[in-house]
Amino acid sequence: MANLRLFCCLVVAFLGTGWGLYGQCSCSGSYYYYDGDEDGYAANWQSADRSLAYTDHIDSGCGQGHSGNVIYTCGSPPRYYTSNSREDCDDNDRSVQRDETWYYDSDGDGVGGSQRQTSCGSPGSGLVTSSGDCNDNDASVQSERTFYQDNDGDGVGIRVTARLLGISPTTLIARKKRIAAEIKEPVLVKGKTYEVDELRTFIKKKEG
Ligand SMILES: [Ca+2]
Ligand SMILES: [Ca+2]
Ligand SMILES: [Ca+2]
Repeated sequence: MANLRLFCCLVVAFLGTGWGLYGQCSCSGSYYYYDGDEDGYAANWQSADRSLAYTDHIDSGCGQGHSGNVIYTCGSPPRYYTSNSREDCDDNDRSVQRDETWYYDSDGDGVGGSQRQTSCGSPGSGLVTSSGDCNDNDASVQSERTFYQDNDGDGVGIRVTARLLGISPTTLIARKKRIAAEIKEPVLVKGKTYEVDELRTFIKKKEG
């Protein structure tokens, strides 16, 4: 009986090291990647051989296996390691993770034009991440606007006038045509002075 108890204790102690039968590690784990700035994105690790980290993990009795910036472990990863294998474009700056497209902003209005470059973090002043400036030489303009023809020169287009009057542009144009058709050519007498209204559609004889 004493020998049986000793045998059982040896088996438990053997398995407790993390090794099973045939020298095979019985625990499985995951890969973690070095993350120096702790932003959740890994430093460059592609050159590391992950299988070496796993082998090291086996050789160390299911401890943490290392290879380059990679760790294979069954337990919690140590500080500065993340499970995210997406590469950090700058592992010393936690404010950036991925390359971005930056646009030249010539007029300084915060919206870039069509010229661009790719950079991890700001490449310097004069470049912004927003784009679509239709005129990058005029800070008062960023996007295209709709302009309307102003036939009568009063500074108000057809659509605006129609909206102010509460009628459709089509109705407004029809009314303008009707009014224009009803205007009669004035009879002008030579030697008299006449005045023209601001719409240049009505002429009358000046008093006196
Ligand atoms: Ca990082
Ligand atoms: Ca970073
Ligand atoms: Ca601009």
